[in-house]
Formats: sequence, C-alpha cells, structure tokens
Amino acid sequence: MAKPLELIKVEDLTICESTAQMITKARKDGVELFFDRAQAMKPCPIGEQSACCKHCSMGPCRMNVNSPYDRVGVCGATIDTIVARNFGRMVAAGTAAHTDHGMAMLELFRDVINGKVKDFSIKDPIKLLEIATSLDIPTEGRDLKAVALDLYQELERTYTQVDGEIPMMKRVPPKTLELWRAAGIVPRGAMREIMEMMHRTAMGVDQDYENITKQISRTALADGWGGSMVSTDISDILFGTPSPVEIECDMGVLKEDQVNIIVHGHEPILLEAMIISAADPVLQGMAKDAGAKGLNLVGMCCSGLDVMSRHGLPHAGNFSSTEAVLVTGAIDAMTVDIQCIKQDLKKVADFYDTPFITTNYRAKIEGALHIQLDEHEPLKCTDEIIIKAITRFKTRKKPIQIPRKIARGVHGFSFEYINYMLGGSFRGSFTPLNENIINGRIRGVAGVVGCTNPRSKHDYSHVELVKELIKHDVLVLQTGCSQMALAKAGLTGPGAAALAGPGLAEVCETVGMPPVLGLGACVDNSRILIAASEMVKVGGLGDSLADLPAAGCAPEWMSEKAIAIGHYFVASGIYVVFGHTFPMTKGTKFEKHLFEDLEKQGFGKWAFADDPREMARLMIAHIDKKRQQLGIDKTRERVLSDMADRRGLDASA
Ligand code: SF4
Ligand code: MSK
Repeated sequence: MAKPLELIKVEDLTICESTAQMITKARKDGVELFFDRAQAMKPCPIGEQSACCKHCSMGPCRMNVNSPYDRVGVCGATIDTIVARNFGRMVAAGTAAHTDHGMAMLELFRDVINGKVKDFSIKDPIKLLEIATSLDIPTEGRDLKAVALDLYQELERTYTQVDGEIPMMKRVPPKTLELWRAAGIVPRGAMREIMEMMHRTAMGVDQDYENITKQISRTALADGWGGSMVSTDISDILFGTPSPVEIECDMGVLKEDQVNIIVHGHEPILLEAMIISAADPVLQGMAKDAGAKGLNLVGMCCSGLDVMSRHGLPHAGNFSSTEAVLVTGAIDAMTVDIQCIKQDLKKVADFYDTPFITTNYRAKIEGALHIQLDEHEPLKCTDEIIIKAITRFKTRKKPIQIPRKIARGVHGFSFEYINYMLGGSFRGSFTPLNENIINGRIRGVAGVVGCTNPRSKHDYSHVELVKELIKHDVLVLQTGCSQMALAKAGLTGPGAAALAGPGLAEVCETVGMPPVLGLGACVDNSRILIAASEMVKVGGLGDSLADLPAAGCAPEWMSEKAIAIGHYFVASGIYVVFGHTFPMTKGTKFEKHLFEDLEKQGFGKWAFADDPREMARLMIAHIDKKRQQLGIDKTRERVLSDMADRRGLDASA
C-alpha cells in the first residue's frame, strides 16, 4: 500500500529548490502532482522488465522474470522475441515522434520558400548553402530559392524514400557507413523503417531477436541521422543557428507584475510565433492597460531549449517542473504543442485558474481549450493566447508564490559555434579538441542528455553524473531536460570550470568555454552526432565513431524517444548508459546481445546503472578503454601534438 502522501519527504523527490517549494505548496493546496502518483503507483514487476506481450488476443502473455526461459507465450514466442519486439516498438514510437516533428519543420520550410508562410523567413542562408553543398546540391551562381527548393526535395527523401540510402548518409564517417552497409542497416526513409519495424514485431512475423535488432538499428538510424538531423538543420536555417548567450533559468524568472506565459512542448514554431506576437505594440499596450509591466514569455522543456539561445529567452524548468510552475499561481497562460505534455497539466491549471491551451491538432487534451496554430497565419493563434493571458492577469484570484531562484548560464553551443570557438573565425576547426584529447588534457567527451522522471530524484543523477565527469576531465555535451537540470544547478556558467579536473579546466580557460556545453532540445542530439563525425574527420582519434573516447548517458530517462536516441547512438558506435530502469529482462540472450555482442560486431553497446557515480565510472572506464586502443593512454603529458604525432598515433591505433 502506498504511503500517505504527506510522509514522502519533498527532499527525496527533487533537488530543484523551486520545484520542492511548489510540491510543498501543492500539498497544502490539496493538489496532486505526478510525483505523488509515481509513489502511489508501483510499477508492475513484469512490465518493468518488458516481459509481457499483448500483440494478439491469444495473450496477454506474461513471462517469469525470475526464470525467463521456463515458459513461452501462447504462440510459442520466447522471452528474447518478446523483449526484442517490445524494444523495437519503443524505438519505432520514438523515431515516429522525432520524424513527425522533423517532417512538420520541413513542410514549414517548403511553405516559407514558396511564399505561402509570410511570418517566417530564412534566417541562416549560410547554413542552407552549407547543408546543400554537403548533399552535393549545386549552389554556385544559383539563386537561394532555387537551391532551397532542391534542398527541400532532397530532404523529403529522409522521410519518404522507399529504397536506397537517405541523403544524410553523406555525413557519416566512411568506416562507420561501411559497417552499416555490411550489416544491412543503412536506413531508408523513416516512414519505411517504422512501417517495417511495426510489421516485423507483429504476432507471427520476426521471431529471431538478432534479426529484430537489425531492424531496430535501422529504424533508430533513420531517426538520428534522418528525421532528427533534418529537424535541427531546418530549425537553424529558418530561425537561426544558435550561438552562446547568457540565459536566466529557474522559476525566479516569473514576474508577479507581468503577464507570465509559459510555452511548453517541442516544435519551435509556437514559441517563435509567440515572440512575434509579444512584440506587437497593440498587445503590449493591452497588457499595460491591464496593469501589467509587460509580457513575460518563458520557455519550458524542449520548446524553451530550442528557442532560448536564439532570442535570450528565459527558461523556467524541465519536464518534472511543468506542473510545479502552475502551482505558483503566477502563470497567466500555459500553451503547449507536442510531446511530453502531461494530461494532468489541464487539471492543475484549472485549480490555479490558468488558461491551458493546446495548439496542435495532433495533441489535443480532453477538456482543454484548443486554438489551432495554422502555420500560414500563426499569429492569429498566438495573439489570441496573449489576449487570454492578459484577461487572466486582470482577474487573478489565487495567491501567488514565486520561488526566487534564478540561475544564469551560457547556452547555445551549436556544432557550428563549437567549430568556430575552437578554431577561430577564419579557420573553424575541431583540431584543438582532438589535440587536447590526444595530449590528455581532455580525457574524452560525454553526451549527458534526456528526460527527468518522477521515479528518480528529480535532477539529482544528471547533476551528480556531470560533476563526476568534468572532475575527471571529461568534456560534457548536453541536450534536453538534462541541460536544464545542470543550468539550474549553476553548472552552465563560467564558475563550473572550478569543478573541472585540471586538464579540462585549463582548456576551458584557454578557449573561454564552460566544461558543460548546452546544445539544445532533445531532437538536437543530432548536433552531437555531427560533432562526433567531425572529430573522426579531423583525425588522430581513429577512423570510425566507435573508435572515439566518448560515451553517452540518459540518467533519468522516461520517454520512448530516449530509447530511440540511445539506440541510434549505440548503432553509431557509442557506449550508452541508461539510469534508473531499463526495459529488459535480466539474464536473457537479448540483454547480452545489446549489452555485449553489438560492441564485438563494431557497434557501440548499452549499459545500465542506478547510481550516478556508477554511471560515471562506467563511462570513464569506457573512455579509458578507447584511449588505450588508440594508443593515447600514455600521452597525458602537457604537449600539443603536431600533425606528424597525430598520424603516428593513428598508425599505432
Ligand atoms: Fe502471447 Fe504470442 Fe500473442 Fe504475444 S503474440 S500475446 S506472446 S500469443
Ligand atoms: S522534453 S523527451 S522529457 S528530454 Fe524533450 Fe525532456 Fe525527455 Fe521530453
């Protein structure tokens, strides 16, 4: 039986002070939050290990997690078939989410080029030309619109192509691509791969876990090197490629004397349109007439992460704080688009008299006000939302309690900016990064990404893991809710270098960068793939992504999207650790396949750990193993290697 809610200590639920204050307030107000439900609803032990199947009505079939081979499903499906199929469907769902988002961005791009969408334009023509060139689209002497139309046609294949390799395969390091070709996992269009994944995991189709894993890899690669990558590139082309800017984070960014509007979700278009509406003098005048000092637009979750560094917009918190922010009573409207939007936000918003507005036909919530955002006239929707927020400001009834904490940090490290930052404006280059890895100042690179989860102490594992990694000279790249966890903890500011090991701290000081680089939303993990590919291209760290002294981790993951991301990194050659839980039956052949065999085949591999220090230990051990394989484990003396040294290291690898 669940403990009475008041006995669960708030400090066991979160390390975010603002969220903790709001959980306490919600309890006083009698408002239930997902933290409470997560305590009350214990996970099914069979489901937790992914050991059940309901793919047909001869089941559901439940396996014995303590003795997984003592029975099979009614159809004869073994535990390996069942767990692999379930895993495959999670990857298909995550890939579908990212690619549907990416395709929406591509359609917006097409309509901007065609002049059908007039409120947005191409903000980064240089990136448009660079991407076109990387895909062998002629640019010389051509008009930008003609190049853009060709680029649209080419990128559409990322989603729809039924046969042959998708365009972004041109960006994969040749040796990695060779491995994928030999394994038969080079992706076609995402629609094709998702379709085949769903088919193969239906009752009575693919019942060989190794063969299922191949399609899992192919589907995940269609996400990371396909749908997600295109989404990021198009967002940059349309709205500008991020570069570092100081951002204010945490709930202290809310203002009692202003109209506070939260934008939460994933597609940048809603928040970009809100920014245009909020700058409208008529709406600003209405806010003033209502007694407000102004309109305070605040991002949350990945909507905020995607847009904040393009506009210097404040950010109130990550996934686990989206109910808590409503508890302040200070939110005059919360508006959402797609993904990671908890259904109970509507109920919490109702309690605090906050208008809760859905804007995307793909993500309505029962009982919530829906104002469809039509990309051809987006301001119609966003103007209306602002008017509703102003009305609520005028009629605020509930007491307001805003946590005071504000953390300032630097965000917006796109691949392009990292290149420029390391190499300088005339000779953008990853060479200094590789050199510092080779000489040992930087031990390796880690991607720490992903969600927060009420079954895991909010933000705790993200922060402890990253502290441990930088202390051991591992440079950390971040996206998604993890980035916001570190931002709130003050680790995205310049002060974080003081927590870094001596080698990493020295590099940070020389280059003028923090040891924790925030790259954007969860869909922007493709920026990490491109950065890793550049490291391979620059030389000295092996020939394929699997050779790099690098590792990834999602310590508090919850979404199927995270599984798709984890697997596209594994298939790309990266070691990936997931925390708090993993959808796997222990002691199965499928577990061994993902956790050991894939690496022997030249890919990366999965791992699991519950404690952040153990996650760090596993990642550092892997990085050290790769350093040893590259022959750079003995080169931690402080000398910059030249080209000849690096060629030598290459030859000895
Ligand atoms: Fe059971 Fe097989 Fe049907 Fe799954 S597909 S529910 S294992 S009978
Ligand atoms: S929002 S997928 S909780 S990172 Fe992208 Fe955060 Fe995870 Fe959603």
